[in-house]
Amino acid sequence: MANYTPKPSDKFTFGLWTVGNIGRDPFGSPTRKPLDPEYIVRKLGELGVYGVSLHDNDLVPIEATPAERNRMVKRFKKALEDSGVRVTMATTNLFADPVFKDGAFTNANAKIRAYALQKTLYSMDLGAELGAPTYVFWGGREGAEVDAGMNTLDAIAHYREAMNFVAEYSQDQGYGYRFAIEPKPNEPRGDIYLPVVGAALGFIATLDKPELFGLNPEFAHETMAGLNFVHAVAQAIDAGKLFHIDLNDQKMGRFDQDLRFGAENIKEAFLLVKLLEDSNYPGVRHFDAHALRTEDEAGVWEFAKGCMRTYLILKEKATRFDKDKEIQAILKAYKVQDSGLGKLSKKYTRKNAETLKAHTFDRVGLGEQGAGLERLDQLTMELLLGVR
Ligand code: GLT
Ligand code: MN
Ligand code: MN
Repeated sequence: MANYTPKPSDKFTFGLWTVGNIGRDPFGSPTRKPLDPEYIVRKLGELGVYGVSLHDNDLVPIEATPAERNRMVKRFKKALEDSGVRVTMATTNLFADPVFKDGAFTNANAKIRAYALQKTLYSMDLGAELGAPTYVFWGGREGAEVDAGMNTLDAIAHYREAMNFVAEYSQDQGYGYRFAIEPKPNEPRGDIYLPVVGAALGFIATLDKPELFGLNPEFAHETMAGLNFVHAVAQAIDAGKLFHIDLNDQKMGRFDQDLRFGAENIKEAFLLVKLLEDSNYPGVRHFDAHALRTEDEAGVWEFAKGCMRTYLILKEKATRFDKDKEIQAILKAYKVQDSGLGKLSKKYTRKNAETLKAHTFDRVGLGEQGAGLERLDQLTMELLLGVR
């Protein structure tokens, strides 16, 4: 019988803002009291969590003095030490304060762009002091409702300048960060720049030090756009750019729900876990989700345990899938091999092109052959439903 109790070696991580979510929404006040960062870290440690992530202002309020900041950091470090939980990712809150209402790095106002950069440098100092190896950029306010401001091309250029600046700063300070850009199509802005994984990959290629930048894709965000998250993650892996990942769940076409991992799209969650495990993804499994607004603190910890337990159950299902003889036989028949033709089409040479052009294919016969995917998908569902 498999053991679904999380261990630090499973590399599960949570943001301070996730279990710390107070259940506010655009129509209603908070339904839960704020939890102290130290308390969160200790609780996470008890649950077998590996690491924690944070925004600068999850730990240090925006108006704190340097002395207050240092006191808070000291207390937080002590909680990390006691609990064995480490900081695995840091990021900047560039969305909550009114100053960022029309963007941070992409703001049309040069003063605000400079302030956003200054805030980020201090936040990078904090992350480095806490030992975070990865730094995330989620540009929640980097977008627009009104494009008549004619800011789009400038915005992309300013975004690039900011990324180039922080990369140099990180190297100059010896911080060694790997930067992960997190795309989202909309919310809070009407349209956010770099809306999906593909857009961020294209943008990274235009940076001065593209090797320092990768992706932090989020399940809910690609799903909001009606896209296939598993495909997006596969493309990031293929490009060597899966630097971090935000696991949660989401109904397509809704507001950003940040549901418990596996709460909604169980087959996609399974295929995602299988992809991460099969490709030996070395990074942390970060949950960026929160308990429903209906819950009290007990519900919050149920939510956190549920995210991890579902991941571990799906990981076990992936092993079962690999060991299932019927499933494997269907897969083998599906992936038709032909060593001669396979070799010919792998790489261009003049000879290969000529041989390929001279080959006679049984086009009609190939078109008549069934793929066997109905049976494969049904067996996958039965495996997930627990009857296999
Ligand atoms: C915010 C957002 C998330 C981002 C976080 C990092 S903050 O909660 O909804 O998707 O990952 O800035
Ligand atoms: Mn989200
Ligand atoms: Mn996220």
